[in-house]
Amino acid sequence: MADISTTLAGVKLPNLLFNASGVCCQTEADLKLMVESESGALITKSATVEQRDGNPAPRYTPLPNGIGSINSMGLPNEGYEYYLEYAKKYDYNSEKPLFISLSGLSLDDNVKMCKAFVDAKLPCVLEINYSCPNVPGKPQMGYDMEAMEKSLSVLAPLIKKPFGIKLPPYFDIAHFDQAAAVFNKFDNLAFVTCINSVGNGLAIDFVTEQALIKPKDGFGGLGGLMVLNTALANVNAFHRRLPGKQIVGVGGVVSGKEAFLHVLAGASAVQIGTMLKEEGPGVFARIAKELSDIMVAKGYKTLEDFRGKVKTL
Ligand code: RRO
Repeated sequence: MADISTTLAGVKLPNLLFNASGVCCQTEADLKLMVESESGALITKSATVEQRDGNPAPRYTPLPNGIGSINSMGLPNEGYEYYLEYAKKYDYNSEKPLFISLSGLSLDDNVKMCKAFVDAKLPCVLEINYSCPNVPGKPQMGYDMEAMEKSLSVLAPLIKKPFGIKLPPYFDIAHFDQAAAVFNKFDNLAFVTCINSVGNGLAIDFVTEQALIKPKDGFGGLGGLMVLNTALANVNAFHRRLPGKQIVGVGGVVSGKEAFLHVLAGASAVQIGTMLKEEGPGVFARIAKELSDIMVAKGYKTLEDFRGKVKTL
C-alpha cells in the first residue's frame, strides 16, 4: 500500500477519503456505517437550527449510464442539537476525525449553531455550507461575495480554530478571483471544499416526458461523473489562489483514478457523494486500494509527491 494519509485543518486522517456531506450522514445509524467503513473521516449532514423533513419525494435519483445524479433533498436534517450530542459522544481516539456541516438559513442561525459547538470545546472540525442549491426561495450564498464576506467576518473570529467552507462551483475566472480575495482575508479559514452539486439542472425521462424528481418543477443539483471536470477546475483554481489554505476535492469520483486527479489538481482530501450513495460504504475500501495501486504503478509514495502538480501545456 502507498501512504494515502493526509492532514486537514491540523487534524490527521489515516486516508484522504470521506463522505460528501448529505450522503450516509443524517442519522446515527448512517454515521455508524461511516464509522465502520474504511473512510479516513466522516462528516454529518448539513444542519439547521430546527429539524427539517426536506422536500417531497422523489427527490434524488441516479441518472442513466453512470453519468451521475440529480437531487433536491431540501436540507432534511435532525437539527443541530442532534449533531452536537453526537459530537459530544464521539470517540475521538478512533483516529477517524469528525467534521460537522452547518447550513444555517440566516447569519443569526449560523452564529447560534457555531457558538454551541465552540462552547462545547470539542475536537470536531466545522464545515460551513454556503452552497445548498435546493431550498426554495433561498439563493446559494456562495454566489453572493458580499454576503459571504459578511458571514465570514462574523463566523471566523467566533470559531477561532481552523474551519472550512463548502462552495458551489464557479464558472468564470473573475469569480474565482473575487471569491479567493474574500477567503484570503480570513486566516483560520483553513480549507475550502469544492464543489457542491452543480445547481439547478433538469433531468427529464425521454419516454414519459416527465421530470425525474418532484421538487422545484424537477430542478436539482447535479453530481457524479458528469461534474468531474468542473470539480477539478474549481479545486485547481482555488489551490492556485489560496496559499496556505487547503482544498477538499469533491465531484465525480467513481474510482481511484478520479481521486488521483483531484489530488493532482491540488486536493488535500477527497469526498465522495453520488458513488457512496450508489455503492454504499464499501466504496471507500475499493477507491483507497485503486488509488494506492495507481500511486505504486507511478512510483509515488505519498500524496505530497504529486499534490497540485498537474502539468500545463
Ligand atoms: O439537502 C440538499 O438538498 C442539498 C444540500 Br443542503 C447541499 O448542500 N447540496 C445538495 O446537493 N443538496
